Amino acid sequence: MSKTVLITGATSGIGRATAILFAVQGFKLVLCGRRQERLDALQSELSKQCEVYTLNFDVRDKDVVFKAISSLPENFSQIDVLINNAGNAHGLDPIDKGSVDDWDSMLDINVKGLLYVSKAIIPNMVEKKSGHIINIGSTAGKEVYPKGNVYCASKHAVDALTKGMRMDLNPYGIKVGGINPGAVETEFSNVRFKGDDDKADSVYDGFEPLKAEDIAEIIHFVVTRPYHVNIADLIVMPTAQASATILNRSL
Ligand code: NDP
Ligand code: 8X3
Repeated sequence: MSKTVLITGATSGIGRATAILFAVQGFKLVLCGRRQERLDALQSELSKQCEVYTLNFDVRDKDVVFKAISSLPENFSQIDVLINNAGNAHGLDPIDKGSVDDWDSMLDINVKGLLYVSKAIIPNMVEKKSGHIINIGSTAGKEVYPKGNVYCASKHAVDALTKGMRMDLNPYGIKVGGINPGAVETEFSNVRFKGDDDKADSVYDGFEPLKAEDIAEIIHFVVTRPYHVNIADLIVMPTAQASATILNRSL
């Protein structure tokens, strides 16, 4: 029987590419996001290849998160793989100039949202004594860069939660791992720079960034390892990137 995979942030970027790849592979999918028209488009496209159910919720709203996940129909309710992917950076400002609303967004979405979704799904995995949780962290969860302050803090928190979940869920045979990308060209920079496309595009000037599909392939590899193999932590960067701040823009 095919595994049921729940992906948060499936309407764009890494989550969307993962949904598309997993559909080709015949997984059963629960796709989450807030943009209903994109969820509808994915549902109609991917249901030609696999069983798909969509859930519209904002990960910040814990009541809505719990309600949405508990509303899953019987045939989608047993989540085998949770991909905690929803998240974004909001702003890129020094700490003395950062917007409190941006800080709230990053901590509420990237950290608390991940916790709410996990809290809604983990009890069933514990009961079954099986499951796999993949948290999409970032190189920003491994190092800090100037003006990255709160985004980096949120991704360091994701890194800590991945480690903590792996320890606490170890007695139940639940796999937990983190995938930490460097620069991936998605809507990420458009969100960070609040729709300023020129500024967003300039992030990727002069080098070849990762594509969402590159990360989707890695997630697929991680999910399809045998039961006794857990890829606990993985960092992936474009070849042109050596660290958060060292980028060879002549490649
Ligand atoms: P995108 O902006 O393309 O996608 C972000 C996804 O998150 C969208 O599907 C969006 O859906 C969803 N999302 C955002 N806020 C919320 C919310 N409040 N509630 C529910 N869903 C939400 O970015 P990426 O694909 O690049 O980002 C995916 C993950 O990868 C993030 O965690 C990001 O931090 C991480 N990452 C990205 C890197 C990059 O360079 N792009 C590098 C390292 C990590 P919707 O708006 O429909 O709700
Ligand atoms: C996204 C990568 O370097 O913009 O998490 O923080 S970076």
